[in-house]
Amino acid sequence: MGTEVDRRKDLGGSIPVENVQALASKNLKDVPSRYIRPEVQFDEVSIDESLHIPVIDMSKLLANQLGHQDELAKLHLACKDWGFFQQLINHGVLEEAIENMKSDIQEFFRLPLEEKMLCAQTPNNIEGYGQAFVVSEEQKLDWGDMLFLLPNPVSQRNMRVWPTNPTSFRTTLDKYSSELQRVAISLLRSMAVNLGVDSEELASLHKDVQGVRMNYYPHCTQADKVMGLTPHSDATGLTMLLQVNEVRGLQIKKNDKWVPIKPIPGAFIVNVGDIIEIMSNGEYKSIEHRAVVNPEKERLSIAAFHSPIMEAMVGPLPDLVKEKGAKYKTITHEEYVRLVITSKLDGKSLLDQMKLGE
Ligand SMILES: O=C(O)CCC(=O)C(=O)O
Repeated sequence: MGTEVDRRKDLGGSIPVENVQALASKNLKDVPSRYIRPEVQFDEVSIDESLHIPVIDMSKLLANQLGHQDELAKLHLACKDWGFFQQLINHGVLEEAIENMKSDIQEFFRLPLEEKMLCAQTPNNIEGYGQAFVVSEEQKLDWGDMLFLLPNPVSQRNMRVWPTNPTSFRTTLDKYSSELQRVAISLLRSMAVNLGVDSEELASLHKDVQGVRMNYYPHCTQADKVMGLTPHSDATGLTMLLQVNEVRGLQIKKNDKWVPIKPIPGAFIVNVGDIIEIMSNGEYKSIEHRAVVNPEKERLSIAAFHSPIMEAMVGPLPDLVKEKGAKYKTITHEEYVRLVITSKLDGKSLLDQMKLGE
């Protein structure tokens, strides 16, 4: 039987495709047809300024703080109604860790292609520099490249794909990822309390598995016809997203419209992922989101995904099925990850496969 490392390696990968940053640098008047998404121009984008996206003050979530109960209630509503919230600067992540991460990842993506390719994904593996979720030669492609690394568990890091240029990169990611892991666990404790289960129930499962996807979306001469990242919900537990530069592009789906998100400086954007939707037996909803591209400027973002350990079962928590019965199947996390990696991104379709009785 393979070790955890072996299992992780052969879970599946993505078909290699052209580097988008290199393609964008050609400034072609017409981008290749595989990137053109005719549907994009028909999608409705909300201009409703009255939509108040929940903002959660992390410091108030900690017990014995003034406003603790109110903030817990706000968090509960945000997870139920939106599956999404912006979190104020009081998350406790050191500013230095965030700024170093932003600057090192920008420096990495500025390197010549040959240098970045030293960290390229290898066949059948999602870690490294490249693209993800390309599962067929016919499929439409996203206008973006990514560097995907798995900082946790530390013992299973694949250092071959961790950049050494800039020289500070490894230390920076190490610090950044451990800070975010700590905050994610703390949020999961508050979410469990809100769901009425033991406070460690979600946290203990998510304590040591974390992936970090650093997204690079180059400018595009036909920005209104391409998609930086296809609409999807995160197949993981909890995601903390950081906007790296000043260019906006994240949109979330609310009431069948795409709502552009204006990040709060210093805040993280937090998404409920499919696994929390499943574990909460549908009480919390994962959010469908996408990234659009700018006609003149590059955009960068960093998504940190927190997932259960491979041995965990992905299914509704036993305490939450007593009254209404299970609304989702239970499968091993390994089976679930295999399904995710070998599927095309497609809204919340993966989650539909987990639903029972529909
Ligand atoms: O770039 C963004 O704002 C979204 C990134 C994202 O959704 C992801 O990496 O899964």
